Amino acid sequence: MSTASTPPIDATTTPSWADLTAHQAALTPDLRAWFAQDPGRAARLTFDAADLHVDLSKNLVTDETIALLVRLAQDVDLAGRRDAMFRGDHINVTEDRAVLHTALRRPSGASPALTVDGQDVDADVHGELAKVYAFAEKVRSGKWTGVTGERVRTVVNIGIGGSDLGPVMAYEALLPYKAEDLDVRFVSNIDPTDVAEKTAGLDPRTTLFIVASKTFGTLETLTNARLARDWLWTELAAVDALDDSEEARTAAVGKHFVAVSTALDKVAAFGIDPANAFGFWDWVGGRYSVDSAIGTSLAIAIGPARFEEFLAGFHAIDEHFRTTPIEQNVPALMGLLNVWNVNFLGAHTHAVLPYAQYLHRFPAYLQQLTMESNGKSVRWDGSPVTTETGEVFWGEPGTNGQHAFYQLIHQGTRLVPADFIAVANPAHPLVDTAAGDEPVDVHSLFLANFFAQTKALAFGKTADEVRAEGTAEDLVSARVFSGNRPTTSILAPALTPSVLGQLIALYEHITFVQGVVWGIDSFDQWGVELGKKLANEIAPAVTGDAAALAAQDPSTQALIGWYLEQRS
Ligand code: G6Q
Repeated sequence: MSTASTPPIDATTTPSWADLTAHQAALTPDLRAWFAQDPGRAARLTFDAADLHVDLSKNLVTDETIALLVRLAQDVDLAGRRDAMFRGDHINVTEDRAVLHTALRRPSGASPALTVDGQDVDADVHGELAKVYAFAEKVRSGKWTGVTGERVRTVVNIGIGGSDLGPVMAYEALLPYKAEDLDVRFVSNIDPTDVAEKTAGLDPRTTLFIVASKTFGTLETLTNARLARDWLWTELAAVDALDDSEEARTAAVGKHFVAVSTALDKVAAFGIDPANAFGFWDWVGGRYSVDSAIGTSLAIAIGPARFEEFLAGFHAIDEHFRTTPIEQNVPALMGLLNVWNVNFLGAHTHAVLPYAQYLHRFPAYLQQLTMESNGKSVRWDGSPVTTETGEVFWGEPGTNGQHAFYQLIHQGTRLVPADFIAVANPAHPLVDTAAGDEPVDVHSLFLANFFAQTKALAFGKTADEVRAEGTAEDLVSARVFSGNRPTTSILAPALTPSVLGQLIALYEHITFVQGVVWGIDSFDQWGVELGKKLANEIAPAVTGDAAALAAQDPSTQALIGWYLEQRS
């Protein structure tokens, strides 16, 4: 049984790794031939997980590759580590914490109950969810009012990193489910432009701020929260809704600010009534927290019932990941494929290409999830990693990407594995009646691009095929497509709250699988912590402290000096 303190197994010393190395050396990927010779390939390598229909067959793998990757999973005890996570062992070793985002979406009454470190996790999760839901209902129904008795029309979530990327991505993805009379805006950057732009045009009487910060100590968030508080006071006074007394200001904060945090003492110090604060726990990592109270803005926007569906979607994939044999386990297989691409085929990046406009922030969200989790050079016991780790995740919605960077994916020198994501039923089934003789279903046209791109990437175009199009001989090579560019296609019936939860959980577990193979702690983020410290340390030098400036290295001194000269 794997426990938190079990040292990582060095994947590169396992028999399966050696076999994969030999297998790769002998393998000449040829998707054309593989599909031509094997009519069952597509069906055999397509899997369903909850509502997700996932075709892995256009990856550069044979049945033997998959079998070896499954053996690798066994050699590194993926199942043991997975079970340790679900059980609540402290697998976040460097912070000595359990990793229990999966507990956030366990249905109420799940059996057996989950007790971790003496905490009745289920009771706490559902207790807090009930508070969030009651609050969301109050805001949605208009029972929650601001200082003038008016209902809330705009919610502004102030948070950064994990306290921003999930909520904003999910809000954008689920816009069709949003209450019509409520909008949510998101402030994250400490660039004062962000708070200025996001409060522009808002009526202070109908604006509610949610300060979302796990630690309630993040410079960006607290600075933005103070700016927002000043804005509120100034704008309320401007419409004669606030007198200049301390009591009135405190009362205004009470009605226009709530918080989400694990640090209720700091919430109170800011002036927010802890009764209006929603909590979560140190076993929820920031980037794994959209399904906790950090999703309060989303719960307000889409309502508790839809939020429950969102959680149920996560849980469906959790159950798939927890109980399905590795050979059919979609997150496990996709994580192992990523290992294959990175460690055996030399890929440095991974594109995520949603053919769904509402998922336009999904790649940005995944960048944090994957790169903050697996961008590590040491293993969970502190020893150096023994192979390459986290690849760079990136992407943009199709078809926009097609007119931009797909060129490199099709014909560049680098291998860029890509996930294509689409839904069968669009939120807006528009028909173009003026394009030609027949009306055109625009979503079908859109998805024609999805299918065409993965096909072209897999099968390419040979020189003979180019010649057959009548291309002049000196242009043939420029128009050849090598093919054998690996893709995974992920289809879902529609972008519902549940499907969004499923997609997020899928990538959470893919990330976990890769982390286990590499032996790293996917749940700490010391690089982020460093950033939080550095800006504070250097701030005096930027704001006029000569001694602090003199203590900087010559390049930094000169840059700050130039900035100070220019700054009016
Ligand atoms: C996420 C990281 C990081 C964090 C932000 C905000 O996993 O820890 O992105 O979410 O730094 O932190 P707070 O929520 O504490 O303000």
